[in-house]
Amino acid sequence: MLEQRKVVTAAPENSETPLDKVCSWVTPNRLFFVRNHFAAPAIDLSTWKLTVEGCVEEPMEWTWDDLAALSERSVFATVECAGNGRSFLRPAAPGVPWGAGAIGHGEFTGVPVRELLERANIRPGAVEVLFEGADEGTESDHPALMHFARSLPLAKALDPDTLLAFRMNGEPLEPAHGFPIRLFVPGWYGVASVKWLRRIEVLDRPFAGYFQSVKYTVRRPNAAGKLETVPVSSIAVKSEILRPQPGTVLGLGANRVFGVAWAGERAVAEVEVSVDCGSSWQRAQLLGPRVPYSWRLWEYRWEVAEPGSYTLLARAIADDGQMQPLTHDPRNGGYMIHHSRPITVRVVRSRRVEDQPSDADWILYDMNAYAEENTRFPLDLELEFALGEGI
Ligand SMILES: Nc1nc2c(c(=O)[nH]1)N[C@H]1C(S)=C(S)[C@@H](COP(=O)(O)O)O[C@H]1N2
Ligand SMILES: [Mo]
Repeated sequence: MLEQRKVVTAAPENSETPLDKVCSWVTPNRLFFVRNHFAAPAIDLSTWKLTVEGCVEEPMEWTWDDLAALSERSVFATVECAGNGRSFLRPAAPGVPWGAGAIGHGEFTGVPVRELLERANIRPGAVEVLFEGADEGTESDHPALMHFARSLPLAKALDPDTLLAFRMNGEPLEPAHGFPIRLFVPGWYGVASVKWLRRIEVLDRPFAGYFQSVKYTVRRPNAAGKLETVPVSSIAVKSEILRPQPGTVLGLGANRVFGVAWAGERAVAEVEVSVDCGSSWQRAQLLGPRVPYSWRLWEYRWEVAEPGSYTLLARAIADDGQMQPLTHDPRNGGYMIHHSRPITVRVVRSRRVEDQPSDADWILYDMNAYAEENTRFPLDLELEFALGEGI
C-alpha cells in the first residue's frame, strides 16, 4: 500500500509525516504533515485576492496574475509544529496529541513578502506585519468566530527568505498546505507560516490575537528577569531517532541507528548518539549540506557485542554551539518539546546482523538525483552531496 500521512484528527485534518519510513532529505508533499485549526477553505484562483493594508502609504490588492509576474525564489527548510512530540510529555499537556511526526523538510518557492511591502511603502512607526488566513472558526476558550492570524516582527517579514509561497517541492500547494498562497517563514515554528493567505496588515503596535498571545506562547524572562508570555518563534535545536523504533528486537553485530536533526535558523553542526542512556556519547555521521533551515540526516554504526536491553539517545548541536537538552523546559508548557527522548531496544543472541548496506548510500543517491533534476531551477543552495563533513 502507498504510504500515507498518519491521521491524528480527521476533521479538521491533523496528520503526521510517517517519520519511521523517512529515507529522503525532502519529504514528499503527500506525506508532509498537516496542522489545521479549522476546516480548510476551498479557494477559487480566478476570484482570489490578497490585500496589503494598514501602516502603509499605498494600500494594494494583488491578484494571482499580479503575483505570478514577480520574480520568485526558493528556500529549503524544515517545518515543525510547535506542539510536535506533545504526547510524550508527563504530565500530559492539553492540545493535539502529536507523536514525533509533526515535522517535514521541503523546498518552498514563492515571492518574498518584502517585494509587496516595498511597493506598499511602509510608513514610519510600523513594528509588525499581520498575516490573516481565509479559514475561520472558534475554539472552546474563544467562542467568537475568528480567522487564523499571526504576526511577524518587521525585520523577519522583510527578510528576503520570508516568502509568499505557491509551490512546495516544485508542485502547486495542495489545498491542505494552503493553496493558493501561504506565508512561509523558514526557521520558525510552523504556526508562523499562515496558510490560505488573504490579508496582510502592517501594524504600528504588537498583534495580540488568539494564536499569538493565548496559544503558541511560552514563558521567557524579560530584561528585568521577570517571566512573561511571548509567542513561539524560531525552532529549537532537536534530533529524532527514526530507526530503530522503541521496542525493536535487534541482533548482535553492526546495527544502524538512523535519524534526523534540525536547528531552526541555524545549521546542525553535530549529532551525538548514546547507547548507554547518556553515560557516554559518540559522533554520528552526518548526511547532506550544513546550511541554515535544513534538517540533516544522520547515521551511527552501532557495533553490539553483548545481548541485553539498551537505551539509545541522540542529541544535536547547532552551529552556534547550542546543544539539545535532555529534559523538557517547563516554561515551554505544551510547546517547543525538543529534549532527547530515550528509545529502548533489546539485543538478542539468537539473531546475528550481517553488516547491511546503510541507508546512507541510498539517501546520497537520491539527493544527487534530486540535485541533478533541479539544475534547471535557479536554486540559492549549492546542491552537491557527499558523505561526512567534507562538503
Ligand atoms: N490559515 C492557517 N494557517 C496555518 C494553520 C492554520 O490552522 N490555519 N496552522 C499553522 C500551524 S500551527 C502549522 S504547524 C503549520 C502547518 O503547516 P502544514 O499543514 O502545511 O504542514 O501551518 C500553520 N498555518
Ligand atoms: Mo503548529
